[in-house]
Amino acid sequence: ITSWDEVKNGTGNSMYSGTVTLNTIQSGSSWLLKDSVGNYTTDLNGATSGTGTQFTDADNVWGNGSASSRQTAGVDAQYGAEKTFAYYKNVLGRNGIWNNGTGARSRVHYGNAYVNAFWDGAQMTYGDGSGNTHPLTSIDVAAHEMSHGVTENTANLNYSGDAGGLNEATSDIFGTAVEWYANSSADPGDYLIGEKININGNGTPLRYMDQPSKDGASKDCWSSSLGGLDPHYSSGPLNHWFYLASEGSGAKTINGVSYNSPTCGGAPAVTGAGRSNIEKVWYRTLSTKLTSSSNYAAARNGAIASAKELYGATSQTCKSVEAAFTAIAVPA
Ligand code: ASN
Ligand code: ZN
Ligand code: CA
Repeated sequence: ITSWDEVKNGTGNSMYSGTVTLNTIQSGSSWLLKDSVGNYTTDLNGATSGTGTQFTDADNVWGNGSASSRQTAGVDAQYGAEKTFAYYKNVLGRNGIWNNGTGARSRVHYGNAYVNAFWDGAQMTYGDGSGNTHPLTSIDVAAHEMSHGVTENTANLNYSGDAGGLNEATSDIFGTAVEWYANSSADPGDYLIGEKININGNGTPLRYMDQPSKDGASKDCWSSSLGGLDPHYSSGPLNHWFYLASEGSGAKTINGVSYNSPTCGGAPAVTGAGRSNIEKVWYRTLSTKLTSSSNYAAARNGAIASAKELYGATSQTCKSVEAAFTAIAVPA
């Protein structure tokens, strides 16, 4: 054993990720929904404040895969936090939200039929969704929320203007990266956000990274008026950049999902350099190039500089990063 996340003593029957293994710790005769770096999950039981009650269990088998067990949403939230912590540590070399090795609290069963989840500067919180049967705890959403904590503790991007869009897209980018990292057959990697939650009631996801405008509100392309939008819509161009730089423009089917990613304003087609390099380029940009007021032009310059530092100026990664920014209409 080389790392905490290889110690899987618990079994979780999750809502969205099938049967999962969890790193849990023991207290007296019961198990805690808490891992050995300190990610833990509590039950708010409908409250909208307070720390909630730590989930405990006698046999270390948690949840039943449906909302009929209070533990189930807790399993997904805890699994999401453990996988996100492991992704940042093992893939990006960051030791948690605060880069100090400590985990974070997740609270589930917030309010009544609350259709959202959030990071508040200290912790992640999840509502139970429509009918209290669709908790907002899928792994892409959990990693999205935890990544808001990483953003706050790195670039600290504002939540308005261009920076607001970069902030939201950063959470979608790492939300997606963690979903791929977890590699669950019940929730395979994709470039969609919230596809497991059925938030619209018709099976469509919350957001589409290949062509963000498919949600009816997000933008595919940068423009000088972008920053006036809600950050969940001004995120569109950077989500689109991540897809294009990773996979390239045009039509493609990946893991059984069909995508079709356009370029903006007649920009040339983009060749993808692969998600794993583009994730690292964006993390380096976030953590070493950007500040709270950074705009899309700063994102372009910072990402190209990061790609050069990581992979060299003549690398496909560097070319794809630059071409994808041109393809979302961020000028050189
Ligand atoms: N779920 C939303 C998010 O993390 C909450 C919000 O609007 N800030 O983006
Ligand atoms: Zn967000
Ligand atoms: Ca997804």
